[in-house]
Amino acid sequence: MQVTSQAQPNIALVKYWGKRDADRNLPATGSLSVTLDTLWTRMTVEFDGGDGDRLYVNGQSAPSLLSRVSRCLDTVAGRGRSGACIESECNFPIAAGLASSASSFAALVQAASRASGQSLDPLALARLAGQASGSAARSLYGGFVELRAGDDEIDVASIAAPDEWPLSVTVAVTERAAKPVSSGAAMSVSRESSPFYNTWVERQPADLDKAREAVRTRDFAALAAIAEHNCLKMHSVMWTSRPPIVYWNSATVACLETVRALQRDGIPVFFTIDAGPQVKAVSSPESADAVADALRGTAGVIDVLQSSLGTGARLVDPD
Ligand code: 2P0
Repeated sequence: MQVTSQAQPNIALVKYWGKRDADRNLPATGSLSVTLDTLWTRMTVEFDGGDGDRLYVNGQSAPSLLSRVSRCLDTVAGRGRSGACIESECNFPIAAGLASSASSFAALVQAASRASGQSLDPLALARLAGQASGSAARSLYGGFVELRAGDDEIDVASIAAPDEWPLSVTVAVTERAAKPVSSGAAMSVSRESSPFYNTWVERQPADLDKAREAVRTRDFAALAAIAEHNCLKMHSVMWTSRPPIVYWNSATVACLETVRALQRDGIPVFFTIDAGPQVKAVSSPESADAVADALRGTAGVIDVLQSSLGTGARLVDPD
């Protein structure tokens, strides 16, 4: 049976950076994100009994990505499963700090579990997706999503639906190439070498409390303050790692200045940056076009993508 699932990437406002248990891919801290709407990955899986697994990304064979995908299929369908054909379609740049692994693995576990005859609830799927990619667990859910890091497993839930607080996310793309260091490798370097890492982990519950409360009370200024602080704190951990991990480029900094100028003009907007040089600006829907225009006019920005908040992963009919 061939099954297709679509998932959207999510953008963390309180970040996941560091693993408690690398073997089981358990995060060191909780995180809080928003799921996007217009950016998507569609994964089609069929356990067709072919000779090994075959992966196609946007129509091209992608052997370099296959081992991680095959491992994920093993966790979903068991190691005795038959070979699978996996076709991935993605409408935005891959592995460039736009959370393509989140949407990819969320869609993959949902398609693979159904294709192997299972009917799992979103939390079970989120736990499987999280083993492949920590941020993928959040893309099983829509709107504002909190991931709690327990000792043995994660808990994930939506804390506000997309229409309960309809914010906009504008992405300034400053580089299309894949990032030089994967998130997983970079997290491990941070944990082993940044003098700020332990403080980062210790303070994360307090940041999550503030962000959760800001979502509950729909307090944009409070959410903006904690999200920008948490983002800069995560990048401080990266920069103080040895070797340093610097994903930013000059356009990343120029975008931050653009967001600051918009804020000075009274526009409700804040920035966040993930493991890559792209800048995500979160704003009210009414301000989204002004934010997009300003980012489009910023030196070094090569594309601007706009999204509202969207739903979690869902099964879809193949095209
Ligand atoms: C996040 N990032 O919370 C943070 C912020 C990047 C910066 O989750 O090793 O690809 O596969 O569990 O999920 C990117 O990390 O890492 C990420 P793995 P993942 O969105």
